[in-house]
Amino acid sequence: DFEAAWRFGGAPFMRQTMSMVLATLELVYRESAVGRHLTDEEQLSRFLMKIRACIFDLDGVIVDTVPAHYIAWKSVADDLGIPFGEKENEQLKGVSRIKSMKKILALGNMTKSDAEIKELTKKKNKLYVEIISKMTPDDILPGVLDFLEEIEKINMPKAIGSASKNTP
Ligand code: GL1
Repeated sequence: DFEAAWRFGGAPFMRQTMSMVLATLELVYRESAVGRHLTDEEQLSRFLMKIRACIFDLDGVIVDTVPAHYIAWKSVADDLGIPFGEKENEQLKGVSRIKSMKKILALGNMTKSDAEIKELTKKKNKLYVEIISKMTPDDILPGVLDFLEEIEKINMPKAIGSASKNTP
């Protein structure tokens, strides 16, 4: 489906990526035998015409927030004396705040009460928010602005959807 196609395209998604996805996921885009004779670009146009709105994930799509999460988690882990490097951080990608904290504690064979865990995640998030608040347009992933400008031209409604607990 459409969502799967975006995910398959990965980030940053660009026209070329979509074109590649089109060619690969025939079943999504090719409605009929007639469609098979269309070029990738023509199929892409047809596909784009069907889209009514674009909802973008934020983390890893609009900007790469992994380094910011990493620095913030590392600071908490360092304070606890738990060895935590980029390899360990890999296990936290897409994992919720509380679960991430529990994973870090497990790395150090430590246990904490739920209240303490909550406090630690608050500390981590404070630092994380400080880091991302310093982000500039230079941090936008390649291709994103071009894509946004393109959909702006055709008045395509757009929004951001995120599983982050920081969402309003
Ligand atoms: C959580 C996860 C992150 C990421 C975001 C959603 O963070 O820990 O890895 O998946 O949600 O993009 P948080 O809720 O603390 O922003």
